[in-house]
Amino acid sequence: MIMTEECFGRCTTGNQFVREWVAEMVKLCHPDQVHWCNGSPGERNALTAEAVRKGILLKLNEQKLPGCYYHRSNPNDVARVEQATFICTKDQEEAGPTNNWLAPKEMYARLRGYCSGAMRGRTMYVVPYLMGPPSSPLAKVGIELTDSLYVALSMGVMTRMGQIAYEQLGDDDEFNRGLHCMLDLNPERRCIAHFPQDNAIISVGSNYGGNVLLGKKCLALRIGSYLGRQEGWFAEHMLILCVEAPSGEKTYVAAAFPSACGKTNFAMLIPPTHFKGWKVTTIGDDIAWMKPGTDGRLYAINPEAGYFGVVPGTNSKSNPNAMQLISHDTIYTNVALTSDLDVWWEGKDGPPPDECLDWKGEPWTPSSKNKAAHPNSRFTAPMTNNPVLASEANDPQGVPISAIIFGGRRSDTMPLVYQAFDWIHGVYLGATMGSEMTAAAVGGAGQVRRDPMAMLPFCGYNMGDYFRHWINLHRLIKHPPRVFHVNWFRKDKRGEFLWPGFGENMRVLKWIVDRCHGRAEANETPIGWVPSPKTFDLNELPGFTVEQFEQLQAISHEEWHREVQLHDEFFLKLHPHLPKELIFERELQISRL
Ligand code: OXD
Ligand code: MN
Repeated sequence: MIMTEECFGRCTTGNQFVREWVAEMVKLCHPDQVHWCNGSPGERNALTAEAVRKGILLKLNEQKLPGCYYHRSNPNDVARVEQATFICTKDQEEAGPTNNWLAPKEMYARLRGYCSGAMRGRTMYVVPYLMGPPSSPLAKVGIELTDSLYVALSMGVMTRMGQIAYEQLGDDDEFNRGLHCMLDLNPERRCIAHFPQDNAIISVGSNYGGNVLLGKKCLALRIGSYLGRQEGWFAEHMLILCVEAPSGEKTYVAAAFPSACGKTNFAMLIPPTHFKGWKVTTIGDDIAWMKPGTDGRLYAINPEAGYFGVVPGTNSKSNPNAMQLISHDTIYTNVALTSDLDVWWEGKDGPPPDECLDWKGEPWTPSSKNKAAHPNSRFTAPMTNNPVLASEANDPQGVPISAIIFGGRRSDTMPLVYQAFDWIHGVYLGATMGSEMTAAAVGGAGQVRRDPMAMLPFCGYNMGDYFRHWINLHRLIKHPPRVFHVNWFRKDKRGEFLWPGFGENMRVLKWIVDRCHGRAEANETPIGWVPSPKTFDLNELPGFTVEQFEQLQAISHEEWHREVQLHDEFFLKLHPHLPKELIFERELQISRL
């Protein structure tokens, strides 16, 4: 169909299943108007202008931040709420002990009650979207019905939104049905419910990205992981990057770090000048869908089309590419606002402004007690803004993964880098991953919790069965990726970070790439293979000594005995679905210590 301005808001699909479902939801929610999004640039301009008129977005300084907008959320609604996130499978055991559960019938009844008439006086936006490159065999279609213009606009950045989704869908009934009602943003009625067996999501009472941009955590991870188990693929909380050597050799790496632990920074890393001719490009910064290919390798796509990244701490040292990424055509949420309509956050380059409005809209000065930007303030930017976007990001076949990296935020115990002995050991490393919690989720910041494969808040079924899926899929991967564990966050006794991190992480990446190609030696230790100082490049790292490297890589038997004890506590929770292979791995780990 040819899109014209006149089509704005009108239904542009002949798919009967879509039309019938939307009609049913309109009957339930009673919006005053229905706007069917088509994803055209003209529509985006019109909806953005409407959001500005309604005060949902504020246009930022066009000279400093062309095409950028500012949004403030309700102060009670600034992060994912894991307590209000449910997996509604028929049996509770299917959801497992790490998920909140309610029977689908009961949850549907509760949410239908909340949604009934909930869009009176409001507009329902019908947002068709495609997760994955067009025509990719791995791509999935979703339709989100939302009464939030902020969500409709953000989905236009984060996904391939509009007509393209209907084209991929054709006459099929295979699409994710997502309903989002803001209600009155009352935390008491906040609920993000997933119905994996119906490929459906209902989210109410929130307007925060991770709870309401339904293509992201809800479809791409929770429902995706469920579908992945049925269909023989992985939906993972992983960035995907390409390391290009001066010779032109390309190595693709996927890495799972928990929320707000630097996935975006790592995916956009700029190698230090010492690594002349080396280049890192980004395929994805948060989610990977991976499937064994016919050639026996594991292929990955990024289902998303944009980045929803944490703003505080972003600067020209931590992530120069991100600074360019968010310098135009970006939505900023919950950062501080200056009088010349510029934005500010803790950790931005340069001095703080003498005065500004904080994320709540209150006057702020450098002597204020509170932070100017919320620690989980976010940018929403299209991936095409990324100066180091890999051309492979649009490849429908995806990229063959050579290394999988797991990593958490750990002040102690975990060395900078080590390699698993084999696939099962690698699954064990992922399954027992621990990390100090961050502001990306409500509550608990700083506490170490087990976050297997960074999927604790995102696995849409029983975690024990998820580990089984990881073990089983190995049979279809003749050339499995090598598995590594990293920790950028180890501290010394004074509480100082031992490793400079950011661009210097290239040194770790280079060792990993060399290991994948059989070029770097490693020493065997009780926990895995580690680089010998000889094979780990510490050149041109002023002031950093071999002794410091040894401190970073040190394996404390006392800490590791405590660590395996914590593995055991977590495993007990997963009994009886825990694969026995992982219990053997734990036994082996203990015997090696
Ligand atoms: C995210 C998260 O927003 O993991 O990506 O919370
Ligand atoms: Mn994430």
